[in-house]
Amino acid sequence: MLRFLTSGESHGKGLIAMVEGFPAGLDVDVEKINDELFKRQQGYGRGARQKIERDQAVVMSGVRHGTTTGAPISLVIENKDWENWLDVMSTTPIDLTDSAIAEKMAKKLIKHFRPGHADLAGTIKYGHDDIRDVLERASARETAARVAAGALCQQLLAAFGIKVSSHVIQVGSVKAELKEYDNLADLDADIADSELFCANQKSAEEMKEFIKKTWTEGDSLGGVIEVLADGLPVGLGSYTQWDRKLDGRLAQALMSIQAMKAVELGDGMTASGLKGSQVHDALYPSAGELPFKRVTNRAGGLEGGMTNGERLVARVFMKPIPTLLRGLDSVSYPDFKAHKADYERSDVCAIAAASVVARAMVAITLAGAFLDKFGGDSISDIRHSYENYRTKLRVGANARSDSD
Ligand code: EPS
Repeated sequence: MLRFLTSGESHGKGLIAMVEGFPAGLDVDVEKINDELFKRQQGYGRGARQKIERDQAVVMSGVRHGTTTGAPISLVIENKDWENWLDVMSTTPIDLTDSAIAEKMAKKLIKHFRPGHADLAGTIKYGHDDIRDVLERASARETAARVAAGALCQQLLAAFGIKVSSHVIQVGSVKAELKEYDNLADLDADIADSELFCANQKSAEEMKEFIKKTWTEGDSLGGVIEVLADGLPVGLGSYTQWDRKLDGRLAQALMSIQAMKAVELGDGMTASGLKGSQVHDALYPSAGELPFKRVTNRAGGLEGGMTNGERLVARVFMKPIPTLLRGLDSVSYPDFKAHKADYERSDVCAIAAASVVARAMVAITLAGAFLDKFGGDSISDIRHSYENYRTKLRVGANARSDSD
């Protein structure tokens, strides 16, 4: 079983991702991890913080001479901004009789909830005195750790020909005009030069204008991301128990990203209003790698909680960021009096960054399901089991068709 956890605060010393149950024998390219971290920092609509940070992963454990050992892998990302928060975010007690420290603390104390943020429920639930105790961990800064773990998992998947890509398909009300991609490498190439990781440059310009306008209004925006994965074998996940169903696991992984409010798999949303014959993907015999084929993929590569050999198609819907320059009506804490919400330096639209996070979360989930299916101690054992499974399907189909 692949497990993964993160720790770290937005303005603390740094972030940690720990990946446990990762197989031995994979050569790790740290540059590829850093490349994904860099991409997560891009995107039109981000605030000043990204000018401070240069996210880089330091591998602390689980890798020796560039190859995984099977031990837990810890990836550490330093917060460069930490030096501006030494007292405010200190993990050791501070001296509040020191007037300079007390002044800094008072300046950074957060007293007014931001509607839509974890502030209110988190402060009440954990009994904090300062809303900052919630903000620091609920912040989307944490997603840097997810991206590092995801980039590691993408390398595992790539060793078995599985590729995960993502792109932005909507910003606020501006929808991108989309085309079909047979090869995900072409999609990656089309988003490479886009400030919003949107494959259509004309749509991306409209999105940018919309973000600019929203910025001047002191407001924020969300959007929609599409994540696609190719090369998946039939049968990752399972129909046998609710928590093994891959559609459910993917939905949880994507919904757990800060500010995500909905997930769609395949044509999930429109399918509800159509008839069965308009929705399900008919099957036909094939002499190809798989003994069957389809001409549609409305299911988005998932049936019965399992991959079905088609491209995985997932969309994730992000709400506008709850930190608004113009401040919504709110209440103060702890006295609950009417007051505008606090503004803390923030982004206007983080959809481009979120698209990198979304593919990381999908990669982590798929890598987990892949290891569940093919075993997990070493790459060579997994390869053996994987090849055996593929051969069995092909040989079985040929034998059955010979006996017809
Ligand atoms: C965030 C607020 C901003 C963002 C941050 C998420 O941080 P700051 O308050 O330091 O300006 O930049 O995202 C990141 C730091 C990041 O690396 O993604 C929030 O409140 O969620």
